[in-house]
Amino acid sequence: MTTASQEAGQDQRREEAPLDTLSPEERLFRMRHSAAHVLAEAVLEMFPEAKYAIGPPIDHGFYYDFELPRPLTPEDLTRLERRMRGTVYRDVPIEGRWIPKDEARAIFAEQPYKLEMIDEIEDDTVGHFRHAEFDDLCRGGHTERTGQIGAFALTHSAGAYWRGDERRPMLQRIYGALFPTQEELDAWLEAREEAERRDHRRLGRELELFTSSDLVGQGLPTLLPKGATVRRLLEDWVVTLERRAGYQHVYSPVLGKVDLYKRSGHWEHYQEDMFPPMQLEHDEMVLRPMNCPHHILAYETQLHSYRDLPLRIAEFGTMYRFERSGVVGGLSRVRAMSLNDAHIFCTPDQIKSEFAGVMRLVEEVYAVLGITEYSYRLSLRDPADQEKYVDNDAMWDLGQRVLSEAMDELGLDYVTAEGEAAFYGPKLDIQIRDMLGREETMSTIQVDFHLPEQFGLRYIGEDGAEHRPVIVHRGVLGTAERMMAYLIELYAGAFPVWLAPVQATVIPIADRHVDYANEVRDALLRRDLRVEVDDGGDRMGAKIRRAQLQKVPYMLVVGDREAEADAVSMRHRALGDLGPTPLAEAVDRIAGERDAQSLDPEPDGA
Ligand code: TSB
Ligand code: ZN
Repeated sequence: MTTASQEAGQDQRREEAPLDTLSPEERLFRMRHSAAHVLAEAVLEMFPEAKYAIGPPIDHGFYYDFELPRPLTPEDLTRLERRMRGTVYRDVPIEGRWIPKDEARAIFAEQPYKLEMIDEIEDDTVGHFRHAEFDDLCRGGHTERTGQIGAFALTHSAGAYWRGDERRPMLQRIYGALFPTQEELDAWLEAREEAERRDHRRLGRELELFTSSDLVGQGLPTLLPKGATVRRLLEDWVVTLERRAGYQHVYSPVLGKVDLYKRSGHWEHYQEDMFPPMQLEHDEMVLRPMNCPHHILAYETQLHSYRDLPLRIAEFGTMYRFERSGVVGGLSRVRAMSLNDAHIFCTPDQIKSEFAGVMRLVEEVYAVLGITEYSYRLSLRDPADQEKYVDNDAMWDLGQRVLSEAMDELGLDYVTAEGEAAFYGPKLDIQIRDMLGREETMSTIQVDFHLPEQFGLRYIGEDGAEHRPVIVHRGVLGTAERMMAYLIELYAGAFPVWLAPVQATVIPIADRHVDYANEVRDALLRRDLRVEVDDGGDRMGAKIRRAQLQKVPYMLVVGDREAEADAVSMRHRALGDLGPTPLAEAVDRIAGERDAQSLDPEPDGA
C-alpha cells in the first residue's frame, strides 16, 4: 500500500510554518500545544504505565488527559512542573512527520486511546510528533523547540470522561496555564485567585446563602434564609417596576399535561431538555421547561380586541430543565429555576416599542445592581438544524429583521450567534461574563410568531376582523438563581445595603450593654431594617471580625458611653470606623442608603 505522503516523495517530514512568521495568537496556540506534549512526556516519565489520551491548547493554556495508576496530588503537579522545566531547559527540537497508520499502531501499541484515535482517522497516514524520547499522535501546530513554550504553571487536575462520555473510563485531566511572558502568567494566576475568592459556591456556603445536597440531587439547590431574603428583595423590586410598566402578574402551576407541550411544540423541539413525563391516572404529566404555555392560556381566557394590546402577563415562574450533570453547578446553571418571566401579547406594529420598553427596564435594573459589563447577542437558529428549530424560513427572517432593526433604532451594537435561538424564534440576549470570563445569558428578549400560530391566538383588530398577535418573551433579571450567582461574585458577597440579608449587627461590648443593644435593634426594626444583636460571649474584636466576615454592611458597637448618649459607635465593612453617631442619625443613614438602593463606596468591600 502506498500512502499519500509516499507518493508525494521521500520526505515524510511535516513542515510547519516558522514560528516567527505567525501572528501572536497562532504562536501562542503553538506554545500551548507544545506544552501539552511536554506535560505528557513528564507524566509518562513519572508513571511509565500511564495511558495518555488527548491534550489540546485551550483558552488560557492547555490540558492533557491521562489514565493513571492513582489519583494525582498537588505535590505531583509540582514535580511534573519541574520535569517540564527540565525539558524546556534542554531545548530539544519537536519534529513531526506523516507515517502510515500501521507504523503508528506499532509506536502506540501500548496506548489504547491513541489506537482508538488512529482507527478513526480517515486518511492513510497520521501525524507523528516527537521530541526527546516522547511520541505523540497529532495534527501538528507546534513550536520548533521545547525551549520556546513560554511561561507556564500547572494549575489543577480534575476528572474527565474519555470523549466526554460517562460510559467510558474516567481520566485525570491536568490543566496548565500558559502565556508568552511571566508577567502575563502572573496576572492571570492572580485574577484566577481573585475569582476563587469570589466563587459564589464558596461564598454561598460561607455566608449561608444556599445549600445543595446529594440526597436532593444535582442542580437543585435550596436557598437558606439569607439567600431567600436576597431573592425576595430582587423579586419584590422587579415586580414593582413591572407593575409600573404595565405588566400584570399571574401564578401558574409548574407542570401540565404532555398535550400542552405537544401543542406548543416543546415536545417536538425541546423534549431533550425536559424531565421525563410521569403517568397520573389517565394523563401523562410533565414538569414545565418554560412558562409560556400557561401564560398563553391566561391570554386565551378572553377574546381580546386591539385595545387590550399590548397585554403583558408576568410571573416569577418556576420551571425545570434537564441540564446534563456535567454542566450544572452552584446557582448559575440549575435544573429547577425561577425566571423573572413575561409574555407580551401585541400586534406586529407594537413589537419594536415593546422591545424598547423591555430594554429600558433591563438598563434600569442593571444600573441599580451595578452591572456595567454586558454585551448584546442576536441569537439566531442554525438553519441546518431542522430538529431543534421550527421550520419556517419566512418566520425566522421576519423575527431576525425585527430584532436587528429594533437594536439599530436604539443605536445598540450586537454580535450574532447561529444556533443560539429559542426553538420558536430569534432572541436578543444580554450576555454577562462571570469572574472566570465565561459568557452567560442573563436577560433575553424574544420575538415569537410560532406559539401564537400553534395555539390559534387572535385579537379583533381595528378593522373588526380577527388577527394573530405576536408574543414577545422576555426575562429581565433572568432566573433568580443565575442572577444571584452573578451578584454574589460581583459584590464578592458584600451585598449593597438594600440587598444585604443582615444590614447591621449590634455589638454590645459587655453583658451589661445587652439591654441597650436590644433597644438599638428595636429602633432599626421600627424602620424595617434587618438587624441582629451579637450578644455572645466573645470579645468585641472577635464580634467585629465575624460581622466583617459575614459582610454585614454596618456594625453598631455599644458600651457605657453610647448607652448614656443614645448613640452608637458606627463601623462600615468597607469604610472602617465612622466614629460615635447619635442613634437616630445612624438609623437614618442605613435606611437612607437602603431607600436609595446605593451601591457600596467600595464595590468589593471585603
Ligand atoms: C423568556 N420562554 C422564554 C421566556 O419567556 C425562555 O424560557 N427563554 S430561555 O430559555 O432563554 O430562558 C430564559 C433565561 O433563563 C435565560 O436567558 C437564562 O438567563 C436563564 N436560564 C436558562 N437556563 C438556565 C439554567 N439551567 N439555570 C439558570 N438559569 C437558566
Ligand atoms: Zn416564554
